[in-house]
Amino acid sequence: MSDIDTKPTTKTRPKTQRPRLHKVILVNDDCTPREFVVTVLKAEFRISEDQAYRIMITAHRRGVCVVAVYTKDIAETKATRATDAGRAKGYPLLFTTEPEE
Ligand code: TYC
Repeated sequence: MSDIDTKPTTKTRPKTQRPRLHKVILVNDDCTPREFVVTVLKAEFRISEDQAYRIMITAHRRGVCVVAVYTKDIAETKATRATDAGRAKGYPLLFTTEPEE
């Protein structure tokens, strides 16, 4: 018997589990005023006028635009709050969420 220990040593490197992020998506509609969409984006997502305008105009032209990514709970809360802000004014403004790949 050899004195050399040939038993393979397996190092288990613990994987850091990061929570899956969820996208908040702005959906275009024909009724909500552009300026109101910008106002809601600024208030709920704490972004600049410039960024808010770009997101609004992208959704307006393409149908949808990703606003930001968050953990599931935060994404859902923000999407609900932003959608409710539109509903409170009688607008069909819609924010949805979807998990990132
Ligand atoms: N399409 C709307 C208009 O022309 C503006 C708008 C943009 C509404 C983006 C919703 O997600 C939206 N008044």
